[in-house]
Amino acid sequence: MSPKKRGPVVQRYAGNPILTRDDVPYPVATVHNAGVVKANGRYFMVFRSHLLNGRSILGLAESADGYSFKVRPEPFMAPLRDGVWGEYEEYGVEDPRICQIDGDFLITYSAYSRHGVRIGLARTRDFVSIERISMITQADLRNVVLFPQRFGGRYVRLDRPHSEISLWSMWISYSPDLVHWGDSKVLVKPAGYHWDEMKIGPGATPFKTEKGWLNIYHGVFRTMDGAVYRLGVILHDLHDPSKILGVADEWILQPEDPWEITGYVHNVVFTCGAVPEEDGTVKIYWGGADKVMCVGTANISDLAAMCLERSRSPM
Ligand code: BMA
Repeated sequence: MSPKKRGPVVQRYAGNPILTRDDVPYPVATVHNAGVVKANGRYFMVFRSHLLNGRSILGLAESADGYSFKVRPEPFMAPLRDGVWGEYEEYGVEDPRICQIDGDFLITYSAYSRHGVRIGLARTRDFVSIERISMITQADLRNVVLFPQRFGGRYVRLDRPHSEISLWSMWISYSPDLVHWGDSKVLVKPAGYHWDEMKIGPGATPFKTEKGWLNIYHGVFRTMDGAVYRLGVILHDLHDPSKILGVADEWILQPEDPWEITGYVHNVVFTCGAVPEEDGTVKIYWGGADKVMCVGTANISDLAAMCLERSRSPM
């Protein structure tokens, strides 16, 4: 029996792109790779922008419906100039992920400097003021998402160390205090001659479902025309997120719209945030070609089913 043809897993919003540099009241070249969270019925988006010198800062946009966003007049977070932060953020701050936990919004972001890229952790309670907590990795590490819940009293994160020896894979690490991290182990590796064969990395902050934690990640495939960034899904055990219940074999989103194919870096869809809704859908936010922000929705149960019923081996 031939397989049944399925419709798209992610329904793109007809009004994409939802945010571009034209919506930003200060000079930027791009608006992309935004972390998004919903709190008290409002959506807060922390987005990355390249300045006109090629270095990145973070801006803030707010929305009542998750589609129509208004950008604050001032940038939300720019590299600090002094001390340890000044040293490690000198080349810019990128790709924020927001995690709501214990009444705080924790933001992990990539801090670039002459020493490489590492992850900074900052906290806001009101999306007005922001406080740096700690640099939580060494270089080179660029993608970290926190789980919005503690497990056995410890914070848990997914990370993606660089490696010349092994394929760039997804790891898990634990911390008692958000600052000191350890007990790391590898969970998922890229699959050979597969859409995510070159590297994978955590994308959106994982969210809880009936079947497990859903982790929307990015995978990269190298072609004769350069790399293609797509999105996929992984399901982690509800009580022990180091246990993988399934890695969906097929991607859930690939660059198709003109602003995903062409932009600052072509053929990129890259997520840093997703918002699960009470109606059983999730709003997935992604940067298109490192230049604009887009959104689409998927059924949470479809994503979980892809992981459980049509999965590939995690390693
Ligand atoms: C990755 C990161 C992302 C970017 C992607 C595609 O390595 O730098 O910020 O979206 O490449 O250019």
